Amino acid sequence: MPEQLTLYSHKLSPYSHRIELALAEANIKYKNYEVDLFNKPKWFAAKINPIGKVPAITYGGPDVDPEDPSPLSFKLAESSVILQFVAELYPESGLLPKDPVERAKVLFFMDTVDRHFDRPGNEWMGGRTESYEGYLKGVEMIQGLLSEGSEFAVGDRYTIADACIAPLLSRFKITYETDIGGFPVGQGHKLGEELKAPEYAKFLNYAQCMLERPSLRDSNDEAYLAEMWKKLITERRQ
Ligand SMILES: N[C@@H](CCC(=O)N[C@@H](CS)C(=O)NCC(=O)O)C(=O)O
Repeated sequence: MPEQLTLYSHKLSPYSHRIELALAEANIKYKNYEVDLFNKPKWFAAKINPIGKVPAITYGGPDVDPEDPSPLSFKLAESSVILQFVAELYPESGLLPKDPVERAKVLFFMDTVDRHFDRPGNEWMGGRTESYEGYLKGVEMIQGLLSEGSEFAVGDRYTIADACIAPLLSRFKITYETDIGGFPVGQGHKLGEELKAPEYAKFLNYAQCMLERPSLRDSNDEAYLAEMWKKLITERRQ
């Protein structure tokens, strides 16, 4: 019998989505528990993740109700760390290459995504910076790591580097297509136009491959995300 694995997540969270994708790609059975981030249950920080954020997982121990986690299970948070743990748990999934150089490329790609793509993206989308220049610089850095015409971040198969960036790419697309964000009106569409330049073709081609992956397509609720962002941004502006 495989050990139990429970994922604590939220549909709005790209970081939770990363874990869902890795588990789907590895074809792993697990229990998903949606944490109400707007009314967080006390037991979540007390028993699962002291900083109260999703994603988090429990692994092993008895198969219990997710609302009453067992002290006997292993608890883990931080999406990049969970991704690596999942890949190590299921080595046959190929989510993390065995070759040290390929492995390092995957981990470096993930680090670049977090520092240079996700971070400036959040700043801009949250209206904490006036321009998307930092974000676009991140696109260029990611693009610099991609091989010409490759459908994967590293090598010729899906790894946790892809799972790390894919949810951000789907949200990126919603942003420039709908113009919903904390930035000045029109900047989302402007970014979308700018990305059509031939110099970003490699990035967009890779992004499209990720968006077409069944693991993402089946778990990507663009309409829900757009509606929730609109609601949250409107509430914040009032
Ligand atoms: N660095 C963390 C970020 C996790 C994170 O920010 N999660 C957000 C949802 S997207 C959250 O749980 N927010 C609830 C809170 O801060 O109370 C990771 O990669 O897992």
